[in-house]
Amino acid sequence: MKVGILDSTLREGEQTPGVVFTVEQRVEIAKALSDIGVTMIEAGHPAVSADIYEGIKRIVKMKKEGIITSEILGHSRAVKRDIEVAAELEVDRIAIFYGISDIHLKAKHHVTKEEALNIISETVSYAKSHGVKVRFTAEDATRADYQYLLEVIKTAKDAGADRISIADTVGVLYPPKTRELFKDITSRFPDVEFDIHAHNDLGMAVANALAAVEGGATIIHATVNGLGERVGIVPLQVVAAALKYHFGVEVVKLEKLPEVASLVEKYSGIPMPPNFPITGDYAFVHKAGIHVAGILNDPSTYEFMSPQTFGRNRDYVIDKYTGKHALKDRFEKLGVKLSDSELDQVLAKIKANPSARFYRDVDLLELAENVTGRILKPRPPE
Ligand code: AKG
Repeated sequence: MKVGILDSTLREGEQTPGVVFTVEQRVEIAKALSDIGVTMIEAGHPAVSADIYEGIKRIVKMKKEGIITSEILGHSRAVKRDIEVAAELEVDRIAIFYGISDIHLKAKHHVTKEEALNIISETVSYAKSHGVKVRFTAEDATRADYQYLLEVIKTAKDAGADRISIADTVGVLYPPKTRELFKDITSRFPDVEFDIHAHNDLGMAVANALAAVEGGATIIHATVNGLGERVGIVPLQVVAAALKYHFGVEVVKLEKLPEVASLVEKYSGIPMPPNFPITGDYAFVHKAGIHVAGILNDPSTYEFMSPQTFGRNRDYVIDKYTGKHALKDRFEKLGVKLSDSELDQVLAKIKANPSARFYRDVDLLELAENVTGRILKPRPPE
């Protein structure tokens, strides 16, 4: 299966409310993304501000020096001045977007369908004339008139676009429709490479990205931690894990995902919820007695893949849901030997205090000391 990742943390990700990256942070994020092996980095929209321009300049320099290996894209409206700004930065590819649904044509661009086709054609060929690769993004493609979308694709392709991105701008696709759409456009345009840009408004961005790939898309747009406008787009760590699980494809170095996730969490100031897949604190933490008993026998009972694949460790918490297996295991790990009946008594004490959220090791030792009347010395940490 041919599929790669375009990471747009520095462009779409910075469109998250409240997020701004400094030049230094942009460079550091780009390097981290290149190190884990993303195929393309959408480094920003340089016409927006001087810091984005400067960040892209530094990233392109690192690309030229071989420090960054991913393809570098500069984002651009379908406007000549934007294209010139991106071109002077010598990015590998200019990504031009234009809203093509009736809503966008009418309420945003104020042009007819015919005028829009002319703008797309002119700007794509203008970008091409600068000797760069060009992606054209059909913004709001999934709410556009389908026959018109086909015309747009043909126009952008004929004008020289090397790739075409289908943007589900307001996140309304659902997987069967996505698969069908990509199957159809890839069979009509066999010489065009397609991207999927899926927003997560209905929580289906990852599922839509996978369905698009099944339909023939070869690049998935993602951001670290799923940042982006409103509720964001495909989270890199989740789609990478899903591609590995479902298709056996490793699009990035999976074990490095937590590092990149933490870096972007720190610089974006957007905290990762503990229950976030793959990189959230609780992604591989178990709780119910029956679950913990299962994972202690065979972790695959309650884990779709090993946490080590993603540079994580498994753990479990102790509270009123805990069973005897977990408790025994926890005391063994602490180097404390309790009899069966002592374990039962500790468990009874835990169950008698149902509002306690977590039992730390020191709390468990204290309970065990109360039950046994012995001073219990835990094994010193290694
Ligand atoms: C969107 O439609 O949500 C976009 O961000 C389009 C811009 C692009 O992917 O080039």
